[in-house]
Amino acid sequence: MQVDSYTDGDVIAITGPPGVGKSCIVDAILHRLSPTKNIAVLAVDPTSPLSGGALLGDRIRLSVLDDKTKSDSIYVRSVATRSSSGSIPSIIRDLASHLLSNSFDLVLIETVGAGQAEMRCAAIANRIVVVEGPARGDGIQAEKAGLLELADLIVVNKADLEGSDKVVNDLSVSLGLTSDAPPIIKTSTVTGEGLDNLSNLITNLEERTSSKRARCRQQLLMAHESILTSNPHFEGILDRMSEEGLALDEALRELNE
Ligand SMILES: Nc1nc2c(ncn2[C@@H]2O[C@H](COP(=O)(O)OP(=O)(O)OP(=O)(O)O)[C@@H](O)[C@H]2O)c(=O)[nH]1
Ligand SMILES: [Mg+2]
Repeated sequence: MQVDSYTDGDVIAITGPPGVGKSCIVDAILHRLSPTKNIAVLAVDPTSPLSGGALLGDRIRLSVLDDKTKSDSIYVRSVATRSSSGSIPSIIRDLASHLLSNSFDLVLIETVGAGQAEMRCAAIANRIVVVEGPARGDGIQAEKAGLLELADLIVVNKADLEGSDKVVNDLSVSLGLTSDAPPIIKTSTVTGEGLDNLSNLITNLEERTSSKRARCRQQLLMAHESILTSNPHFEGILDRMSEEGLALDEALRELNE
């Protein structure tokens, strides 16, 4: 398994807090880049095992699909949670590679950036766009989730609403300390502000040194965890820990045998 192993095109994660406008942004990008580019959209929700495909399908209703001149160059798929062991990211990686080697130029992965599983989904992309919105009184969400570290581009959406300038400022201040801070742009899918710029940027996103390192870190952790959870003794050892009081260091020793 290779890090950043997509040789046939780009895989870009569009990630950020729930409801920030990720799907609207994906729609806006598709309107601008297709049919010149063949684009696949994978909508991933690794956190809610109950939502399944139906709800996810609802969440990615894209207006661009109503345009027959564009819809033939677009593929949309929801990827629902399979298990709690974090097996989703490798499925997405395989799917993305497959799509790129079958005539797609660009794969967009929409994922809610809220926790570790989501960060891992984002980390399988070779570029990461973090979407933020006007502050809701609880500070910058993505920052809390450690997502900003992974960002190659930060989009502050809903620029038509009050508070977006403050978010841009807050982000600039907190990123000001890093030498290769990602660019920050403002967009509004209501007024159209910044969307042409975003669509141009997205096809030419420069990779930041520190985001690459953060992404590699996630990939390494993911690979390590998958080795652990695919150990045939994993479930049995879990049983013995919870039922017979098997000690953690002993459990680790047995798993490493
Ligand atoms: N005012 C304003 N509303 C927006 C903008 N972009 C999206 N919205 C609204 O925000 C809501 C959520 O938009 P989505 O695109 O579904 O957001 P999302 O981030 O994909 O949401 P999840 O997939 O559920 O996490 C919808 O009601 C949109 O109409 C914007 O630029 N300005
Ligand atoms: Mg969405």
